[in-house]
Amino acid sequence: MREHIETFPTDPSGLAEAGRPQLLELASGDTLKLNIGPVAKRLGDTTVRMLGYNGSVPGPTLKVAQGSEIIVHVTNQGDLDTTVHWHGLRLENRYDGVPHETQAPIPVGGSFTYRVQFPDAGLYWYHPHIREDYTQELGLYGNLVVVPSDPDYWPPADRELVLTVDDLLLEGGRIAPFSRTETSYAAMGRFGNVFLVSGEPELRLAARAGEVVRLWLTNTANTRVFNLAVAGARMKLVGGDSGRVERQELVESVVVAPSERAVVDVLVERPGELHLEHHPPGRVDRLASVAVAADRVASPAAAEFQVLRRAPELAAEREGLDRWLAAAPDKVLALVAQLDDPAALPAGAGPVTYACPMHPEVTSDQPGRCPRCGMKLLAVTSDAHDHGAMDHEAMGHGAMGHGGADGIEWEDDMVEVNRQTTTATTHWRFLDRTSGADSPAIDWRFSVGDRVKLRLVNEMSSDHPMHHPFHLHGAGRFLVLARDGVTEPNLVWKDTVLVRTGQVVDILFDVSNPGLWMAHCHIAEHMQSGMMFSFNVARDPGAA
Ligand SMILES: [Cu+2]
Repeated sequence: MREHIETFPTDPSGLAEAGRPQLLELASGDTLKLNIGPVAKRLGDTTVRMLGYNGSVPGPTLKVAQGSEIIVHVTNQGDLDTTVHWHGLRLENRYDGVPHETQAPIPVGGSFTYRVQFPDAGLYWYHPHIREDYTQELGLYGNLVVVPSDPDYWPPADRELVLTVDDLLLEGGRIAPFSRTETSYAAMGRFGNVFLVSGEPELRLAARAGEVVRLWLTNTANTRVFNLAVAGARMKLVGGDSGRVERQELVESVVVAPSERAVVDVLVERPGELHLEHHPPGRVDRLASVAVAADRVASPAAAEFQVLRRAPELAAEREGLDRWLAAAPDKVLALVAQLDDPAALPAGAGPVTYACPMHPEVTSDQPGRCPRCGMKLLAVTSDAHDHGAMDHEAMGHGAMGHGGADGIEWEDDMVEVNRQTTTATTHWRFLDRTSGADSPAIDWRFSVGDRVKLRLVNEMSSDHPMHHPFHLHGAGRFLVLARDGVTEPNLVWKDTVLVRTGQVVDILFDVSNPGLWMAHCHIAEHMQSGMMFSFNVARDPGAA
């Protein structure tokens, strides 16, 4: 028997239909009104209740100048308390949108005014920082493009498309339910079965033959990693989380983890139709289409597409990197899971066998770990249904195959188990291997001007090893130094790094902004299950 779960409203009737996101160009000192509220959203042949900023999913795309500052007046007519977090921006700590740390939550019916600063060019985004597993999934996210002061910062492009990539879990034409009190899918995060590009399951875009089209891509999914490609066109990586890359390179596809960004230029050579696609191992998912008109343009940008530029500020960083590569880490952070068995059985329930949720063929009469993926074996009985324990048939996805290639869980391979895991039974943790402190107790203290080498270790001895996109709030920004000891070949300033299963990633954190800041996994369900902590940055060197 499943106990009654208090859910959020799901009825879209009477609600205004969600509009397309507006592009708002804002000058320094401008005030933006951002209202959070429910919308009716058409997805194919069904209409669902979602949440929007200013009535659209995603919210408005904001375009601002580097070095400017805007005022954002947020009113909350959503379903629960909220805040707005300005993802990737090195702004004033009190406007970072972390509930109970930088501000009180904005109650339903309440409001809050942010001052948002844009010191760095690039692609950023905004989203809530309370129950993102629900509110962000339901549509509360929007992009922010910071136009560089230097007009030659980016190579020329003929057309710019700012796009979010996401997925949503629909069951029988409705969004799979959320509990008001507890986050489910806590083990792997909530994977969706419908892809959304800028809120649309079948987004159609337009371009002209001969153009260079710049795609500004943000992964707003709860847990899914995307491997993005444009079939039939050449693609050049020009930027990442926070600005341009050290050296532009031609790429087949680009891996973008939750909350990461990629900026790619696409050379559109022929008229016809192009597709933005997701390429997980062994599969191609079509995400959006681009109709390419035949009236060819003579584009100077196309002539420049062949040139692979370098970024002088990152070449300068590269010069000083050897010392940091050789240095011992200042902090070592382990990423681990502690899983209670969701099928914990009453005493005397009969013979118990243990099986891997990812590899049902792996069984044992003793508790232990799966020799194939390292996951904790969970209890199974022959009368599994009666005890609420795992059901062998329900365990695997089967058709999709194992999703764990390359240290990335591309797909939920243990749907029934994952659904049942909650914040009560799943404990994602950061363990400070330097001091021995557990997540909430980690007490890092830095000062403005510090450079800190952090080592992130995704430990295989965890109960459920999987990938984690590690995010640092605006205390600074970082460079990836090395992954599994291999020096990062192409630098870019980042705020989120994907740490694959079993991987060790070294980053160099450039600390610039004082305050109390968060570090967390950007899989919404993992953060909700404890994979977060906050650290202090003192204004004056030596005061920490
Ligand atoms: Cu995680």
